[in-house]
Amino acid sequence: MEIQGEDDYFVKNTPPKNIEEVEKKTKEFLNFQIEKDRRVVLVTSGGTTVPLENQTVRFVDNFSAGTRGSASVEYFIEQGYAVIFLYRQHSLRPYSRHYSHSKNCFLDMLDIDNDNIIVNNKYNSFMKIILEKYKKAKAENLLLEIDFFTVKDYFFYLNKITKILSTIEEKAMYYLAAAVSDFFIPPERMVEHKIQSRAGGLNLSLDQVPKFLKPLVSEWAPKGLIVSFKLETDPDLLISKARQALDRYGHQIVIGNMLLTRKRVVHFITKDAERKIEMSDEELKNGMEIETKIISELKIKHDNWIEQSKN
Ligand code: PAZ
Repeated sequence: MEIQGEDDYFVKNTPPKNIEEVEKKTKEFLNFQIEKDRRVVLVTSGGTTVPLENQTVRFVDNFSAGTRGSASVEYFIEQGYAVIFLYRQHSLRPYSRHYSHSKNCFLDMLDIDNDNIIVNNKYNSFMKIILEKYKKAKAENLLLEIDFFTVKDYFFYLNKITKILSTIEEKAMYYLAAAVSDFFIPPERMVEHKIQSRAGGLNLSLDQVPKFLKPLVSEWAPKGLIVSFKLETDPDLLISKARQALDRYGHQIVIGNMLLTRKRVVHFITKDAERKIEMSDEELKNGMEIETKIISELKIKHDNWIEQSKN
């Protein structure tokens, strides 16, 4: 297994077609937020795909639905942030996530009254609260959404956006919740056409992706508050792997979570401390989400981060 370096990754791989458009939109969005003197957070969300063919029929994917990322955006906006949301195409998005196809189908909330479509009374207040928040985010230009599909495109966007955002230095936060593939097929080994089944079984050989958190922390966004997530399934590994990531990359916070309990428990790992954040049964029953606690905690950490930078 070969490890492609961080430096040549962006030379050897082809950027997404709309990279210049994304660059332009990000700069415009950021300039607007600078005028308003707002903090800006980049939230990454959802799983990345690893295509097996250039004309892609099949790809390797992961489980993430983008629940953490899309929910977090709403709470960041409530805390006064403007958000750049880098999300996996077709994964959950802020506000509309409340009416996904698998949960709360919006069609069930509507009725027909003569020729008019109306909201069923039962859902009116629920829909109104979300609609108001959504309209406010739109009207005040608080949210820029950029979607990706492959792990390669994700890295190109991440590189571009973090470098642009780094111009506001400590006022930027990077909240890296996407489930990013550790493996990929380098361009020189990618076949053009659909892999045929006549050869029998399929053996895959994937290379390790470069560890982009390293240049992100040291070069792309050295002054921002950087929060990465660590997902594990083995409870014995979670804390040690989270701390290892913190030591290796030298950023500020790793949030550890377990696949099966990620909506109920997270662990904040910082250089000198470790803190568990948990939801009670009562809180979960009342529809409260763990992201509200995560973002409140991060807002305080960001206040301190900005304050420290002044000394
Ligand atoms: O998208 P989701 O809400 O289903 O899952 C969120 C998550 C588990 C992908 C996220 O909290 C996370 O841990 N992201 C980083 C995964 C990793 O690369 O270790």
